[in-house]
Amino acid sequence: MKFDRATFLADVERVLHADYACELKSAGRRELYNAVSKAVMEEAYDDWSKEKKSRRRRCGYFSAEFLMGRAIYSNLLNLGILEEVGDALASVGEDLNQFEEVEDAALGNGGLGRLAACYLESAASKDIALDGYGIRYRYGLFRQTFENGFQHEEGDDWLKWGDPWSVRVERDAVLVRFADQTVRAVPYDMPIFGYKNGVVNTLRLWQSEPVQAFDFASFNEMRGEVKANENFNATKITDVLYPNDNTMVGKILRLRQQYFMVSASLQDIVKKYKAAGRDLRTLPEKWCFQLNDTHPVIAIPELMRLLQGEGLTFEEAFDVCHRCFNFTNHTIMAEALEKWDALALSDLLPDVYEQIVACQQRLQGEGLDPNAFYIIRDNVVHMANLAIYVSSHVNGVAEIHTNILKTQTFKNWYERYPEKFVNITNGITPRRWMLLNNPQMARLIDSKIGTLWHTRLPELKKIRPFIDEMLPEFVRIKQENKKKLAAYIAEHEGVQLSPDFIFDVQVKRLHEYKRQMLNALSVLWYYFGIKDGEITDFPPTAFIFGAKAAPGYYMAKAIIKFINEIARLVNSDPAVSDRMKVVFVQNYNVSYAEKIVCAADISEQISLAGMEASGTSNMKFMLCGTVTLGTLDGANVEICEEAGRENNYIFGATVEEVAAIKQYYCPREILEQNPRLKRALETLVDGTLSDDSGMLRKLYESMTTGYEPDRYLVLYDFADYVRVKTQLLHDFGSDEFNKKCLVNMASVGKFSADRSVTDYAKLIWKL
Ligand code: 26W
Repeated sequence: MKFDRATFLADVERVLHADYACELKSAGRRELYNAVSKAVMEEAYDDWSKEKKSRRRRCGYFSAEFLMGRAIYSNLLNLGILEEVGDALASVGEDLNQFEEVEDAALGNGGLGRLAACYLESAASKDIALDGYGIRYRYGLFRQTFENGFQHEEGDDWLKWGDPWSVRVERDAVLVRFADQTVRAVPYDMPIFGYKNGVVNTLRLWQSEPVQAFDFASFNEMRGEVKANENFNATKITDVLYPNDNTMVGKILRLRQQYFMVSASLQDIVKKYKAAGRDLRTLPEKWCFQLNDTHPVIAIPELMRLLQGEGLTFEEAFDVCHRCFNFTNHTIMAEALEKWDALALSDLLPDVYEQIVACQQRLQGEGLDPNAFYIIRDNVVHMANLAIYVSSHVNGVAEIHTNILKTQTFKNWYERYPEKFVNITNGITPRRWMLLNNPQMARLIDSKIGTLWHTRLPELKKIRPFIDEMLPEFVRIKQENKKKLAAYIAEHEGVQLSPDFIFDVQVKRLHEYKRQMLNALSVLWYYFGIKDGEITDFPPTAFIFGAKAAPGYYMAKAIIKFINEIARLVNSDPAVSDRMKVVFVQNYNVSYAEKIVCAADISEQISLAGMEASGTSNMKFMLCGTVTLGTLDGANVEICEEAGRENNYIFGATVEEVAAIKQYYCPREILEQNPRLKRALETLVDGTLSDDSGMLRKLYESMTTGYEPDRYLVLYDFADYVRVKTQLLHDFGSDEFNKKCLVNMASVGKFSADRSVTDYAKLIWKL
């Protein structure tokens, strides 16, 4: 974008006058934030409207989650005016950094939502016509605090600072009908700026509203009780993001959200297609849709319904849907695969349910084994099966994950429809995850190989010949990032970290399969080893955790309490204060991740093999030159292929071994062989740690007793984990170690979301 300081400041001034009746000199932070953003939006209008009017074939990325983070800095970066705006504001005595107080748009839980955000950015940067369709939640993922070590949740008021990066598009509002209510869906469009290429795609988020303005008169007379209720419930549909990650909750409101968003999106698309005078049988010539996990899969029967309403036969509608829809699976955990009660679904959406039944009948007509191929069974609707049956393509998100889908999770389907299954390994955008969060490192690389890598990440391999000469600067920059993070943590968590310590980091959603427990137990194991004099040469290490637990996930919350109690124990013990510190940061989110990822020395990716579909933070750490301490799971496998296993720290059972181990697994035997591990685990019950809630005892029991003690083989993998981790801690700081870091950085090319979206465009969307 062209930038002229005087014009820009005049634009800002004008918005301040019009919207806030104030001027630059008197504007507060909030006003200034909105005025700066609006001024930029105004300048971007022409490019945006060009793309909106474009008639090329598009893909709609249907997702219940878009974890966008903060918009202002990445938008300015992509428009190529980040520095210019900073300078312009400085010239009037204002600091661009003050907008770091703006809330993240946390309209997602974790990996799946952040992936959607990276893909939108990359698609725009690659000039791929991809638009996002989702929900404008009033409250995003809860804000987390700790009280006495326990997680507390508060509502996330992400609109506190206003929403200058969206425009409300009243003229595109549509009605969405449920059996018991009709609501209005109003779209808010967010521009998605490609990196310095003038492309602007759109993220369209739907908000639910009552059909008519609230009728106070009839409400007061208590005559229109039903109608008043309807109006009350209308806004409720998009009130709040469900905070579950990997666990299905059978709440009808969630189904309402899903249908609301896909129905509105498809009505909008169908309406405009018709208005352009086109035959809906040709819809696949102009549109395809990517279903981001099962959450938007109800779009399939909805499009069938809409098309038949427009005169297509069932078979014609089925064919259009087959050619339009594609499905991505993000998890193999049984408890995450969405299933809906058939009665509840047919009560809420009878016409849509009818379409699902018709699909089921069509499937039955294919003469397949009904025990292996079904959409509805025992009055339960299996959304993944519906998606696989109708879609053209089904994809997993890393090689190992796609293989598991083919050989286990969806084995029957793969054998019947092998041509549908493809792998698209996840990726991350290097703009947000390097240029923006690690600008000094980016400049260092630029000085060696130029800037082509900003949009072609595999170019980073060209730093290989410079690795030796880059080492001192690399170390210096990492050290500075660590200093900044330490200052931030001191301010926000009240824990002092020395940047001279090794920063060992595990940040991701809290889940048993991700095994934060493994890390936590190792901290205690080292701690007792130091205290007892058995470990005398422990390299000073800061163990940094960040994670939110789903509010209803008891064990996850117990693990948070456990780690917070470990932190209390360790940090208050002067005997180890020059060796270790533990901190669990509060409210880990995209903005916190930006600060943490560039300051980490160790990236903990320690899920039980076979459980983590891909992981994407592993890629972010790698890009910033951090070694992985991990299992052969998800994309870790491909990270090792790219960077060399010898440049990372791999441990633990492989996916092939896991099934066999579970046959005879006995955690108690392991504890008997490792007294210090036993001691670490028993802190949960022996009074070492304080807890009057009973949570820690339950956590202990989950590891030692019951039907499947230690389901995720924490204790089984422990010995190998601490063996490799100890080696890593001792390697740290040597030239050889620092080279490993840079080899990782040089090898990250494959994990650019630019590559991922290009793969989708070629193999699936055919754009
Ligand atoms: C129905 C409840 C629910 C909610 C969210 C089920 C499943 C989910 C997501 C699929 C969970 C998720 O975010 N999965 C993560 O997706 C990332 C992007 O592909 C992967 O990198 C992670 O490995 C995977 O856990």
